Amino acid sequence: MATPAILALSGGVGGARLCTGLADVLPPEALHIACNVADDFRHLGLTICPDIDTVLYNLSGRNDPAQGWGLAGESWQVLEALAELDAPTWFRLGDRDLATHLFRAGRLADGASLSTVTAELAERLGIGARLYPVTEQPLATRVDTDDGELPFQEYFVRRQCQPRVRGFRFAGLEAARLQPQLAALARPGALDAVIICPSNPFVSVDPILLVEDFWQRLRDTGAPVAAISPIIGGRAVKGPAGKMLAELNLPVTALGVAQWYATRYPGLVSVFALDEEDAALAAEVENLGMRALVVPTWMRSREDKQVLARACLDGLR
Ligand code: FO1
Repeated sequence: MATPAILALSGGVGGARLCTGLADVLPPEALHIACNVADDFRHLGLTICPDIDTVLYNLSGRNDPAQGWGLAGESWQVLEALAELDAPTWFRLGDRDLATHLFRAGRLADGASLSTVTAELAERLGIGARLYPVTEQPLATRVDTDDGELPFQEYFVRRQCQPRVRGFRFAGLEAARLQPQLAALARPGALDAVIICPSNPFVSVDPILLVEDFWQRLRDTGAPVAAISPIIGGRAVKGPAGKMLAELNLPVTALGVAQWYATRYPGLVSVFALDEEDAALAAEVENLGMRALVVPTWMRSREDKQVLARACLDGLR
């Protein structure tokens, strides 16, 4: 039997958790992951790719589970030395994380593409799944807030998501081209299923689906597409998705997320997974034209990740 091809669309923490479950239950060559790059930015002369690195660290078992980003057992001597130099320390790069950044900076300076560097890092960290930045071109989230437009990491880390959000813009979107291997996967017959991870719909999933109308290409493949709610019981498991839904006047529920996908990407999502705690919303999700899959979506343990991964794959058959 031919190896299945499953494409996961992932942002940071929630996406990386489900990708870990998918990697555990699928043959390594079956799993392809498109990563958000609109959180990326230049800092201290380095190219920072938070979502790619969060997925790399989770899939290789090196992640700091409490913090969500960065490496377990990290030390901060370089950051302390930077503070002595009055250099910016609001964005915390750990000593071991800096090794990833130095490796990436060196290879990019050699002329390697971000896709190549990402594949090299994955291979060296012992990861079997294929990871791709959604685009090689610069793409940057700008957050429209009551305090004006802010670059994503200014909003997220420096301002701790405090300014009230009015909307988002993805600078570079028009010129951004889909990463070539992703473009090849988005052809009829190439994919068995697509999984939109429980990542932030506005700042993680949108900047993946909007690159060269990736969402239309995926829809037109005819492959079934599952989306998993990042909201459980009216709260985001991690990050500002709940606060953003409220500030955009959308319901802070799994149904609010399902409505967002149904309106913005008509006909794309065939299965919507929501937590058992939200089972009462299933009928309204189905009214949107999606099959509701009521499953445990809170991924605390490795087993939780595997259970959700299996449930999504089974739900897409
Ligand atoms: N998030 C923080 O809240 N504070 C930080 O100092 C921080 C540093 C950091 C360093 C490397 C990295 O890959 C991620 C880092 N993050 C940090 C997380 C990251 O900025 C966000 O979680 C994502 O961009 C949102 O998905």
